Amino acid sequence: MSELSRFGISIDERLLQRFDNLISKKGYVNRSEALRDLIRAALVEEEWGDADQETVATVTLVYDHHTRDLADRLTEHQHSHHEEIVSTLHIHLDKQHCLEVVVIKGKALQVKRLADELIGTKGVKHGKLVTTTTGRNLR
Ligand code: NI
Repeated sequence: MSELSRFGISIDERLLQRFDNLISKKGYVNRSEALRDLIRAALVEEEWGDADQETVATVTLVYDHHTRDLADRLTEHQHSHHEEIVSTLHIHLDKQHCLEVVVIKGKALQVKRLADELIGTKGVKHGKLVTTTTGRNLR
């Protein structure tokens, strides 16, 4: 484990007050943990700016399985990217609607392209990409 560093920050009092209110609402017990999370979030965002970076993401899709060929087209996409798709969770929300969570692992640019393909498939009612990290470069 690496050593801990301590540092001071000069900050406008009102800005700090707003930050304290925010982190208290989010349930942080102290500023240090909140700040560490903000730093990690910035580093993960930077990872996603590098097309070749190994990354992980989830894509959540909601669609009507009665829409012509849609379920087949989504399955087809997933089969043609079987090396990047780690897992798929499928839930039958009601008589019509399905929710799918697709876990994708691979290079940032490829993951984004695949996510766009899935979300952009005609008939998908809502789709959202959540980008995260393999965690390897974070403490
Ligand atoms: Ni279903």
